[in-house]
Amino acid sequence: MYKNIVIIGLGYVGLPIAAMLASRKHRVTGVDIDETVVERINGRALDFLEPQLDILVRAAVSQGYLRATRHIEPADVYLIAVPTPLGEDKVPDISHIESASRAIAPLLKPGDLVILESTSPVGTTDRLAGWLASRRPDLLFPSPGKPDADVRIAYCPERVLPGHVVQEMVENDRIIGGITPACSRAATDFYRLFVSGRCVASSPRTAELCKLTENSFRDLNIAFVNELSMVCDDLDVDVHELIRLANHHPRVNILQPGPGVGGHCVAVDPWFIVHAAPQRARLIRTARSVNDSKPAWVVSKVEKAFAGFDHPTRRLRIACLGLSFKADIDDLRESPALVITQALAMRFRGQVHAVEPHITAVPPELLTLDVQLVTLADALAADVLVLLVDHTAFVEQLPALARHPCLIDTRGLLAR
Ligand code: SAJ
Repeated sequence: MYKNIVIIGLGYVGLPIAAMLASRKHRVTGVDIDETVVERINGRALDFLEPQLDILVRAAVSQGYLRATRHIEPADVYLIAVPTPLGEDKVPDISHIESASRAIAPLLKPGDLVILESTSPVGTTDRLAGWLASRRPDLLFPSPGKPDADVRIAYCPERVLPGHVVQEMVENDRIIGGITPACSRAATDFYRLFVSGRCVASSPRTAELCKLTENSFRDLNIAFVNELSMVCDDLDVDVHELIRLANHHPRVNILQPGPGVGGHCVAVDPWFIVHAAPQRARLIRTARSVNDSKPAWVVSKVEKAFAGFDHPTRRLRIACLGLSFKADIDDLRESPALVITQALAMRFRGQVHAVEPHITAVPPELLTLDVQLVTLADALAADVLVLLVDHTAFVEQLPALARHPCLIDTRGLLAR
């Protein structure tokens, strides 16, 4: 039914979808403005930490079902998975979606389906439809309540968890926000090509807000436990024991405190709601500020530990364990671990080392601050250990970590 599929944006979301469709023997053209990305995919020079992704992409390219290019080509389905970063003053930037619409518009023909997957402010799908319609007055575009249209348009947000992308892309339920019921039906048929979860139809605005709501819900819940961890510290109560006990209640399910919230989604998407409803979204804004305050609190704990050393006659050493935003991934975006390491390196110049088993080069933020990457074995000799990420590689060395005289365990690894 859909002979040719174009995926625009070959990032964390677009590439796995492209590879998944291609693995089911659909012809997929992946479009990305980044020449390096295109070359790496076509040359099968891939080194993802994401389980199964490199195998999937390599097989899809070798068998000829997936090809990457910088220039869009005619297709029957256009799926947009471009970034929507936060600009100045936390304002969502949807300019990449607008650029994609400019590329798609001249190629559209009756019967085509356009899907937006990028995390988007409420109203973006309607704007996308407007941009396309303004460039193609010869085509009839969908509009709520009007059954006829030449082209179908839907908003279908991704919800895959980094580290489980390939599995969740297939198994997760999907929200299908078609502009009309016919748009939702067409998009559902498309996702049925690889999704085994339920496809639940809705409107674009509700689907847009649904994506933002999911990540804001998570941010709020993590803010609750991060706040609790700081309260517990003041009151001299073990937060991990407290959580275990409270979670015995049948309707309580408290998450785990950490050094803050990172990643390109949970730490970002709540701002889309705050920007759209600044007066109303008070809790959502407060949760963001609680989570954003946690790295500074961790830094203050390290400073206190330092002060506890009696008249040091030598320069004390700090080792930060983990730089990524969560366990067992190599993604450093918005990572609180990186923020903390950076702050410590500025405060204790030349005294900070970092252990990050999933990267090989010192990140640019730390390069000028004399931070060196060391092995965990070397790090154990530091005076203060700051455990920032619960990587499996660290969990495996738990006894050695537990023996260290000064471990600041921001993830509660020792309490597990
Ligand atoms: N974190 C904690 N304590 C917890 C759980 C998480 O401190 O108990 C921290 C993590 O360490 C990390 C941050 O929160 O720094 C976010 O991690 P995460 O695992 O909660 O979420 P992400 O960013 O990897 O993926 C989220 C997921 N959203 C939800 O679970 C609602 C995923 O399903 C989305 O697809 C993804 O965002 C996205 O792309 O939007």
